[in-house]
Amino acid sequence: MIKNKTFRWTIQSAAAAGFVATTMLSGLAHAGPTLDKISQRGTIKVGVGTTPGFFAPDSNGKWQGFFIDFGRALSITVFGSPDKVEFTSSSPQQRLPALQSGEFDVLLSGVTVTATRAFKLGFHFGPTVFYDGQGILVRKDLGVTKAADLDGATIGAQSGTTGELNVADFFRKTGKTFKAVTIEDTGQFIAALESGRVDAITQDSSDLVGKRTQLKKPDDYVLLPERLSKEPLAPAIAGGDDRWLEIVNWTVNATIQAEEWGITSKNVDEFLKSEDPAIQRFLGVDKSFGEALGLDPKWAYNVIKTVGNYGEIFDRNLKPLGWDRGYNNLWTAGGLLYSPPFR
Ligand SMILES: N[C@@H](CCC(=O)N[C@@H](CS)C(=O)NCC(=O)O)C(=O)O
Repeated sequence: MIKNKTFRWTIQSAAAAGFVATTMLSGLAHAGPTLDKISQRGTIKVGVGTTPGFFAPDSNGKWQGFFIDFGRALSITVFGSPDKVEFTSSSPQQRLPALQSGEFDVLLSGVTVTATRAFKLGFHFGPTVFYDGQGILVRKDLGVTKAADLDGATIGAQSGTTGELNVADFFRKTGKTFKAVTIEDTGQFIAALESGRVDAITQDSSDLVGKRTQLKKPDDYVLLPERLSKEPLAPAIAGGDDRWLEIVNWTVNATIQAEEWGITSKNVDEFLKSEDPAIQRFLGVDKSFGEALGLDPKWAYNVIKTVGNYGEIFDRNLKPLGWDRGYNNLWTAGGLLYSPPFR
């Protein structure tokens, strides 16, 4: 009953103020420290990387990419607009501490979900948005076709990444040796490969595919076929703000669920006429659902209308780089993407 009272109060005051964001930010559960800061600031601060297709400024300086679109989707859920979000790139080494210290509200930078990051560092993760694996990029003229051929090679990894540990595990496991060169700065990491300071670099294969396009002679380099690890990449937030975590979770889920229903940015208005009660709840035709969550009932509609469903986000940003869906397909199409129910 208390909950219902809180709910009525929130809705009435929001309506009276004509300020829907109040509802979205407070809702039933109290906003925690991150959401409070977001609300006061009026923007979401997002830490990103610099990989074409995933996150990169376009010729007008506007950030574009797969992860960027999820940042815009979060901005829509919280503020009803895709532009209340600031993207800042920082090195993999810097960004987890920066998240911890509150400099970022969320990382959409290809962070791998790991037990250490959850238990020891206290981070929470949203749903995996990209199932990746660590790869190795080598110069073609080395004549190497598989990772095992790299016995004795010098291999660069970026400091603060899972890649640093995985490559050591891989060589230990396979009984081979390698010389590790750890580099923090992304520019120097790539330059080390081009200058021959290292024979190969290792990172998430998504990152290597994107960064390869930035090399002076991309065709001189090849991504080896092995994947050294599982790298489920997910939004990462600091612990202590359950409501912010749920906003992250359900914003991503909305893009996946919309794809499962065949709802796209193009046809979403057609779906407003759907007789399916689940779709009516999802799109806010039945307002009671969104209201019960403390969100604008149109939040998922607005996300899909503006940013598109998961498949549209993937195709817009990653298809041009040659990615196919693979594991990053819906569970109904043989992939791993599965949204819990919207009800
Ligand atoms: N997934 C790994 C690697 C993260 C990572 O390094 N991501 C790439 C992008 S996918 C990156 O930020 N590279 C540096 C840059 O783009 O500036 C981790 O969580 O440690």
